[in-house]
Amino acid sequence: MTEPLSASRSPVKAYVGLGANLGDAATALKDALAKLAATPGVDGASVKASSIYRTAPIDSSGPDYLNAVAELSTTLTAPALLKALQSIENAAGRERPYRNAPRTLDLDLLLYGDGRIQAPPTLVVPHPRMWERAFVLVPLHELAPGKVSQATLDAVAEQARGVHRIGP
Ligand code: PH2
Ligand code: MG
Ligand code: MG
Repeated sequence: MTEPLSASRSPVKAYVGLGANLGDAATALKDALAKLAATPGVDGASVKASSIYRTAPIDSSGPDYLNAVAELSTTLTAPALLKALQSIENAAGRERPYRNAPRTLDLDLLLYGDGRIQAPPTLVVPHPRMWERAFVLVPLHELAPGKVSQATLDAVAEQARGVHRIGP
């Protein structure tokens, strides 16, 4: 029997990285948070967001990004949560012409409880590049300081100079 996607599972705390650098990025991030909260299997009341940050593109091109991190409690499996993230990206007009292309919305599953998941290329948790990216670590540290050690933050101090908190 296949595993149910949302029924009878205990809730897991997950962290999602949000990013956008095309179009109205602030609206895209806010809409994405509302859609996350409305996703079946996500406890809408549990969704918490970091501030929004303006960040210089890393290994990417185009305008500065807006980035944030969200925390949520979910009974979805990690693959089901990933699928929900992808459908929110697609609804925001996300195109994938090449790797790290500028985008209207990027939603990355960063952490899924204490889960370690190896199903590349689509699902690797913790997100394999999050520990070297200040645009993830700075908002994650704001939201959940226990998840990011000072040493990890120190290691991206140079990059963090390009990460500016702009709003609530
Ligand atoms: N996302 C990338 C690559 N580079 N740079 C910034 N500043 N913000 C991002 O969200 C970002 C990036 C790949 O997903
Ligand atoms: Mg990404
Ligand atoms: Mg992505």
